[in-house]
Amino acid sequence: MSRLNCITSGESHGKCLAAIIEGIPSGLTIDIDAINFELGRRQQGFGRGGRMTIEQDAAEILSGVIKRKTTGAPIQIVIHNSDFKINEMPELFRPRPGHADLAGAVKYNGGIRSVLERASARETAIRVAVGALAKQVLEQFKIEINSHVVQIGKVKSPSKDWLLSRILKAKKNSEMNCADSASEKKMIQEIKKAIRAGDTVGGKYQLRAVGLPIGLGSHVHYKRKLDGRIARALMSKQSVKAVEIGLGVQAGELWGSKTQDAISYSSSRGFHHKTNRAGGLEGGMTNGEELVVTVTMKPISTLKRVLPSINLKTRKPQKADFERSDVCAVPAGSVVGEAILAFELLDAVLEKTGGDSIVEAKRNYQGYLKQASSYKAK
Ligand code: EPS
Repeated sequence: MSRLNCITSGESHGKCLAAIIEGIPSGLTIDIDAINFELGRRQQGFGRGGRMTIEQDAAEILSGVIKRKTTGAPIQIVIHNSDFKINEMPELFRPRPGHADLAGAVKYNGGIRSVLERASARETAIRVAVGALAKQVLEQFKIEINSHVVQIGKVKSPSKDWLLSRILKAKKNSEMNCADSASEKKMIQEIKKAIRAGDTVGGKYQLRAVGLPIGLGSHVHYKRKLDGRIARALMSKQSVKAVEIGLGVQAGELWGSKTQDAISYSSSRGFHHKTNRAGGLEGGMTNGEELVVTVTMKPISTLKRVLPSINLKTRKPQKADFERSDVCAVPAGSVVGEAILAFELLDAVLEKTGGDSIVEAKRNYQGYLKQASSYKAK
């Protein structure tokens, strides 16, 4: 069963964001610069709001790591907010459509401010720090995760089926984390159009994970199915409206013969598939192919051209409140998506290996890989 545990805390304009992660094995050297690099990636992308010029997110590890090495104890990470002003901020009374404002105020029997402070996508900064840590552990198992933006509004990049190595090369200097420079130009134009209209724009990004063995997750019980775990985790991120694995929704339009992947065997590659329509997951388990997940983000809910709402004091119609926000956060979202996927995949790897130290986990992993590659039915 699930091996990692993580809880985050912190308000958007509070003192800091924090996370406690339990279940990371001992003996792993942590690279804080690599964590901060990922935090920097999350702050980039054309269409980000004014907050990104205020913050230069940097992580601090407060516990569970001694002399850069994990001890096996819970790890606490914090990111301090430069824009710490929560105690001086005004209450709001006109809930913004699409946000947690209305339901949160009613449910917690309070004001909008405390709801939006916690619901804010600022929380994704600490999830990226946690994911960056998870990525470092996954490196020990030669598992690599990446992403690229494939759509902004109606502008689609044609790069959906590219090999990961080509994507990485092509998106190197991209402001939009996009692997197709012609599409990127059009995407930026699309965001500029939204800025001029006082509107916002969403899109899609694709996550890719390579180096996964056959058999992470399980078919035996619905809570252990890895596709369900990945989808739940990604759907919990602000603005995400759909998570597709492999062909995704397109599979609903095709015949069965066009949606499955024929199975092959060769002594050099072992069991493998001729195509990867399933996106690396079958029956709730990895099948040894590359994991391909496409995530759809709705446009950010806060619009400059504010939408109709109701004043919670008077119960009379009034325009919604406006808070500083982004016009497009899909490139940032793709970095957050990588982090979330990294955490879920690491959980599945450690569930498979067990082990209190990284040495033990890696030894068990090697043992399983050997067993899987020599598998032959009796
Ligand atoms: C964000 C920080 C927030 C927003 C944005 C993302 O900071 P502020 O509210 O001070 O501008 O810019 O959050 C949202 C768009 C949202 O809907 O919650 C961040 O760090 O990513």
